[in-house]
Amino acid sequence: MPQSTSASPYLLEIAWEACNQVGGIYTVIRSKVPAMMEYWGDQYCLIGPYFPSQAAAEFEPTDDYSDIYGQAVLELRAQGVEVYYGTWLVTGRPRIVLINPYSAFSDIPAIKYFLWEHHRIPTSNEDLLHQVLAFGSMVKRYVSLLSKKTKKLVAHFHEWMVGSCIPDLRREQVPVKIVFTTHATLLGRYLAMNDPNFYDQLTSVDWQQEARHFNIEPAVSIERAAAHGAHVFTTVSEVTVRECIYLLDRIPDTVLPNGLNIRRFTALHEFQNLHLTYKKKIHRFVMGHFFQSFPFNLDKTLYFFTSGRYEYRNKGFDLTLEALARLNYRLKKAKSDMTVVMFFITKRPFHSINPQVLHSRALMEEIQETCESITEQVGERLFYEAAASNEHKVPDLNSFVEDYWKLRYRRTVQSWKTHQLPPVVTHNLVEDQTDDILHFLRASNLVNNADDRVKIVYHPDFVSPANPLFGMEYGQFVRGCHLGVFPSYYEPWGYTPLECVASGIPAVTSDLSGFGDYVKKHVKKYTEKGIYVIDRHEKGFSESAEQLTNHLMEIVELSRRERINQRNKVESSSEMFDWKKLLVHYERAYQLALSSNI
Ligand code: G6P
Ligand code: 1S3
Repeated sequence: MPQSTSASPYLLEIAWEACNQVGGIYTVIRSKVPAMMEYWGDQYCLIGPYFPSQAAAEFEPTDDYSDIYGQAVLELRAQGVEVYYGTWLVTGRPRIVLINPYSAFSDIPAIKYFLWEHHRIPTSNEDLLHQVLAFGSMVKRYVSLLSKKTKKLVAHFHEWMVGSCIPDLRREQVPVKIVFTTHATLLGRYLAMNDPNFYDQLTSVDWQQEARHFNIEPAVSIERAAAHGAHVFTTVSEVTVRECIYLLDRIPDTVLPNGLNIRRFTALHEFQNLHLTYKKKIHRFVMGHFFQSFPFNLDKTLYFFTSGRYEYRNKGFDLTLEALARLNYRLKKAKSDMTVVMFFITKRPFHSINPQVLHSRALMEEIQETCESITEQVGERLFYEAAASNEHKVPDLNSFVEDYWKLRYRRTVQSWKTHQLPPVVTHNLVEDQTDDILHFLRASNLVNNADDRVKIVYHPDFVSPANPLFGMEYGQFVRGCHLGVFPSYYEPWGYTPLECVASGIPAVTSDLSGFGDYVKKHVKKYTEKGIYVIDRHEKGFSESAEQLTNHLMEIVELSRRERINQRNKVESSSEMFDWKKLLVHYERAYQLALSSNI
């Protein structure tokens, strides 16, 4: 651990997603904080963009500007920059500097001119680009001020959005050691989305031509300049190393795998109990959604899910759907009595929740209230009868229920039941006719027919406690399920399967995702531990779909006891993904940077 003396290094971590939740990088930065604080203590500080609504929820300003980070903030503020200093209100409570990108908007013409003049980086007029350029110019000023207060300063930049100042920091020879981490390559993501042979073509891509083709040359140029300007260049997985080599033309110096802040319960059964608690909540949703059309045995029902950004091919939704259709066919053929309910949790534009879905849910709640009233009435009368009567025979309970409640019971149940099929999508989508998931479901007739063994719930919105259909946290939903399915085609790391593992829930990943590749190389007997890695690198779509179908089938065929054992094994393998274990990679990168003479 660095000793807190004037000679110990300071570490500044800069990310567009520090105190600003957009996607996966927020998870990296936030979950890493407790381990970073333990290691670096007061020598550590973050920088992010100031956006009032995010800051109101997650940031607390301080009056104490006595340390070097605070002093540099005061000096930057004296230059007219809107900059804040305080605590990021997340576990670990690190100090953080927030800079309002808009406070340097008047400098944008000059910033653009010098980017081109000094570094041949072209620009455009997009708002996001303006924000990151303005932010970058102020970060550069801040780092320069800070570097005058310490001889040992490491600045760790995450992703191109904060990388625009790296070329100038080097050009002006500011005494700071720079680490740059890319969490994906911009071109890689675009190409993977558009080219079915992306991995075969990777070695021969003309980066500039493709960047122009996708209209992203400014951002790609910043990414390349940041990668080349850093003392130490890193990425999150071996999978992305390949992209960096061919698309950024620099071999990463080291890989920084992503972890989580793993919290294990002292009592082993605790996480198993949580599974049961949240599974019961999912049962409620499933009853409300399906049982008005037809019931099935919840004791023989498994909940599978996938989640993430709506990138149909990149996230492997296409492969998952193909495997589900095959699984449905196999289970029907085998006359299985098991049911699989598959949830697609993603984000798509919608008009509203489907009124039919809401109505069914409301009627089911009413049935439940009626049942509770009846049982209360029966309970009270039975107790009175037991105390007052001399007979030992259980009386006719039916006679205890008032006609009003009997009628209400019949009416609600009757008005609830329908001959319509349960909808496969819970919301009215804006692009209903062109949506890829819906297109597949309709074309393959996987539309929640009564005899289908695989049922589908496509929920195009995040799961949250405020959400009327689930009313639970995403993490609780994960715990209640039996399997997460994430066979991505393009995924630099991929937190979703790791989140499953941390909750003791088995997960499917792929060897084209950074996480899956890491598991293959570092986890022994991973399949036995409930982590299934689909081979997509060497296999074609149909073969991978068959492999996934086989795994899904294996899981359906497990007994309850086997599922419980498997969850125990999954959960116990989660510890190797704790930041406390993985921070060593970051420390290596910082040592490399501090010892760099270039
Ligand atoms: C947990 C609970 C058990 C329960 C089981 C259900 O392990 O501790 O009491 O029987 O979940 O498992 P299943 O895989 O059927 O949801
Ligand atoms: C990226 O976020 P994404 O979902 O756009 O960074 C994440 C954190 O490193 C990573 O898990 C993910 O695969 C990347 O794609």
